Amino acid sequence: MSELDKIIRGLKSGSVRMLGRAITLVENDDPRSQTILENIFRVTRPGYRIGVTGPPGAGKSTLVSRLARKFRETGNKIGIIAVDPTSPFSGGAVLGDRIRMNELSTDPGIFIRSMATRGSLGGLSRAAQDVSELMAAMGMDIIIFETVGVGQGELDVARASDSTVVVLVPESGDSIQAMKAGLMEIADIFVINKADRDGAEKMKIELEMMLHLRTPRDNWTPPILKTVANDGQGIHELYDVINHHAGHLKSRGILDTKRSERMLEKIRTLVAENLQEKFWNQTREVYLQKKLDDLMTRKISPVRIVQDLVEM
Ligand SMILES: Nc1nc2c(ncn2[C@@H]2O[C@H](COP(=O)(O)OP(=O)(O)OP(=O)(O)O)[C@@H](O)[C@H]2O)c(=O)[nH]1
Ligand SMILES: [Mg+2]
Repeated sequence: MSELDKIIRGLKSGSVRMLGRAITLVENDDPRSQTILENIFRVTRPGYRIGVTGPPGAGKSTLVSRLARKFRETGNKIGIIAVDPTSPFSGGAVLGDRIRMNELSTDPGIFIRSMATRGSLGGLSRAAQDVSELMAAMGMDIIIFETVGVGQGELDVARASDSTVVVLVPESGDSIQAMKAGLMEIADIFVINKADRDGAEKMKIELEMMLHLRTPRDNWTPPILKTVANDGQGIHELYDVINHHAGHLKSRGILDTKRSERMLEKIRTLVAENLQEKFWNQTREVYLQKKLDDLMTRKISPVRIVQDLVEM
């Protein structure tokens, strides 16, 4: 059996070791990863995708660890993808002491992986989404994306997720103001974490006021919860609210719509990548280099160059 067959079979039978290998191929942008993704496609159930985003250090990982534990209680398998974390994923005492990045948790039903986005700031890279597919193929029922949200790029997280949880903290003050606009748009659920600190209630009232000014999307007004992630306060409520949101999406057919939009988006992205790769052949590269002087001295315009390139 080839290495590739081994990985594909391993994924289908739930081998965590093979998942690790497949993820490495995806991360390295190895063409074999595409073969794997193609082979698992038909046997993959989508899994429920939860995006957790918010400013650095808001307690996202702590919250996600607790949440994963909660979902475990009902027998779900959980995959966690932490994108660009600034602090290591350490579930504290929750998942066993100090689960380091890229390491498996002690619970075989929870798989954690950290990744870098490589450039697409705050966004969710293709790689991260491919990894979620691998996890889904492994039979993960819940897939959680954790990303740092800094007011840009969060849209990607929201697009990739069925429920988007925006985590804020009371003390962020002014800097939060700036990010709120972006985060406001994508939140299905707001969490004010570190509610053990001053200002949580004030922030909640502020958020409520902002939400009042907005027309609800999908007939859903984002609930605002207060949590203290490191001691587990409010986690049960968050779990309930996520389930409620999932039920809301399912019962109204919104989940199906989200999934088909995601699929179409995926096709469009792949087409764009594919065409672009083919487009930049030797002839066009050389042509462009040759025209660079004329471009810089404004003898020929970019628009003209593009026309020429396309018609070549
Ligand atoms: N006081 C207090 N501290 C918390 C709470 N939740 C998390 N923390 C602490 O906040 C720090 C950051 O927590 P993380 O879970 O790593 O935060 P994060 O948002 O995942 O961080 P990045 O992924 O690096 O952006 C840790 O020291 C946590 O123990 C909380 O509710 N109250
Ligand atoms: Mg984190």
